Amino acid sequence: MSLAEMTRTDSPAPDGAHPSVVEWVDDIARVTEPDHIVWCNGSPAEWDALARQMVASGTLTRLNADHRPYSFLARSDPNDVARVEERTFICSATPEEAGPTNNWREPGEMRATLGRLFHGSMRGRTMYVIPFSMGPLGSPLSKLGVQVTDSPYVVASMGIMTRMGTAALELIGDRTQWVRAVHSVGAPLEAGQDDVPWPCNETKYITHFPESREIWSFGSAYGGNALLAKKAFALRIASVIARDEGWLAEHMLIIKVTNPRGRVFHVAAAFPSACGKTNLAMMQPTIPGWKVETVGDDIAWLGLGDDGRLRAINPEAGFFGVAPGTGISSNPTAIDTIWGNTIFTNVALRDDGDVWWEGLTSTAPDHLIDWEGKHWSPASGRPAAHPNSRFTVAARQCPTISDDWEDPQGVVIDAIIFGGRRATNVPLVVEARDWEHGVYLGATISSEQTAAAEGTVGELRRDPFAMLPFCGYNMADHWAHWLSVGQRLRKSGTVPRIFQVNWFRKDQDGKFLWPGFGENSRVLEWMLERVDGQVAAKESPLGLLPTDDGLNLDGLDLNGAQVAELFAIDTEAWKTEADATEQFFATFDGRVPEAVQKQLAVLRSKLG
Ligand code: GTP
Ligand code: SPV
Ligand code: MN
Repeated sequence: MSLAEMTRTDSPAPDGAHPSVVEWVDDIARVTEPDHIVWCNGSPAEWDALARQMVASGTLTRLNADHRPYSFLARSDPNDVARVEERTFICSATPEEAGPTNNWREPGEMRATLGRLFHGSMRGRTMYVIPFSMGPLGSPLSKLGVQVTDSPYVVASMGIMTRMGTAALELIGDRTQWVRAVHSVGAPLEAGQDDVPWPCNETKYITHFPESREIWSFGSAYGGNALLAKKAFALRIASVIARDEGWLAEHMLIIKVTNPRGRVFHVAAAFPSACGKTNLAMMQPTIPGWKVETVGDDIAWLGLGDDGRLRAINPEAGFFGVAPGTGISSNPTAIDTIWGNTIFTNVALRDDGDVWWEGLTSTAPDHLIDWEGKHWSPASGRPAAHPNSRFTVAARQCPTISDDWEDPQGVVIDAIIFGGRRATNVPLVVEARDWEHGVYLGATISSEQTAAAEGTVGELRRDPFAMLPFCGYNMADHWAHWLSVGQRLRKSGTVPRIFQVNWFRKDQDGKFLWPGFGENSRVLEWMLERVDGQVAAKESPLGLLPTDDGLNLDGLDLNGAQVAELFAIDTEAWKTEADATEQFFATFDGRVPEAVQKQLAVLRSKLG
């Protein structure tokens, strides 16, 4: 009897499991050699048992239920705190298919490396089998996957972030395409060896095989490195499936917006990591009569509906949101969402058994246990919560969740926004002249790097479509794909408007010029009044801008000079941007679509 057969006898595959899944699980078990295999059913009892087990093992701390019912704190290994882009690989058949913005590895070579790494990597541990659906169960727009993992923290997190369990498993039939995702923390236990609260490995590989729709992740238990349904599947692998099938997988939030006249719009918006998606997704407008409701906060799958219109679903079931900066004044909806039933990772622990992070309240408590488990006071001179600390919570707990957030047909998208974190140059809002210009705006997003990935925070980098770390194929082909989607939309006469925004422009003293957060509703108002044909715009070299009185600034404490600075276009700086864009495009070896190149020429001619 094989080891896999022996281990499977202690937790047999459920009756509804398709043989293709059972055989694959067997194969992985044969390589990774776990002590036990557990097929997860997704029930609350199962989740509770895992949570209790993790509290007992020290992985989780149960928070004080008087303040934060049924909630937990996890502290990661201090070297496992964010996505590792340098260790993220796309193993397509050729390097050209991955493109210059991805780390390509030859698939055969990578399989050999992974074979060595995963051999026996789950010894002494339990391998959990987690079937999941991305998107509502059974929706024509949804996709199925199965992740195996040796991390109970990952199981509990995936249970919140996806529709996980037996119902998803039973949807896998003879002809179902499903994504295989293998995850190991890479920390096998010898007999008698004590475990640590957050097992991981210094060596990390986050690996994707786009052709076979497979993911192999080794060495990390943090966020996108380990919750493979999210960035690895719903963006990197899904973007390739989408290219092949004619739809789009994007790093976008989705909102439903109702204007004072009662007209309903849906908006999808792409911002790089930690640049404001969750905040915009949960925004409470400061202007009267406008309502914003949440459909999704991180990922959108968009495609043409039977009616020829662009429709989108949020493939996720939860939020894995940035904690720092999330407070009553900035994002009250998020604060209401995380009242309980929440896993917090790498935030600080208060003496009363609740959590805290920078920006939750305006003044810090006198004493905390910081994210590394050390005593902390305001005099410590370091953040109490890690800058990439996060909350994991079910979307259905969000008080502004939209009634159509699980519509199996998706919601009709009326406008698309691209944004980045730019201290200079980029105006508060610009409207694209047409779809092609909008694709150019998306293709040329640059943004100051945040703590969401390892790297130097604040460094300006190109992040086209906010997909730099998430596009599973050549980025230039992604732009071509967007252009072709635009052409198909044009046939049905319903091309969404495209806008660019920048909430992060700073004055000479380094202070944000724009108040942001709920005040961003003023920018939404302008954009959607444009969509509704209610307001004029003026030409600029960058695109269409609000006229002088076009943006509603009533009641804002902004003087004329500040408003002018928010919209200032420095011609010389933009010529430099154009040169940088030319250099960036040149890295794609002639693959940048003609229509995108043409937009650069148009920009240059308008700059004079
Ligand atoms: P990922 O989950 O990493 O993809 O991030 P995200 O795009 O959802 O970013 P999120 O909304 O969590 O915001 C990240 C940080 O930006 C938080 O600290 C926010 O407080 C801050 N932020 C969000 N919106 C604004 C804004 O309008 N103005 C300013 N100044 N900061 C903002
Ligand atoms: C991001 O970095 O864009 C995130 C967090 O949303 S993670 O899931 O770690 O990718
Ligand atoms: Mn994200």
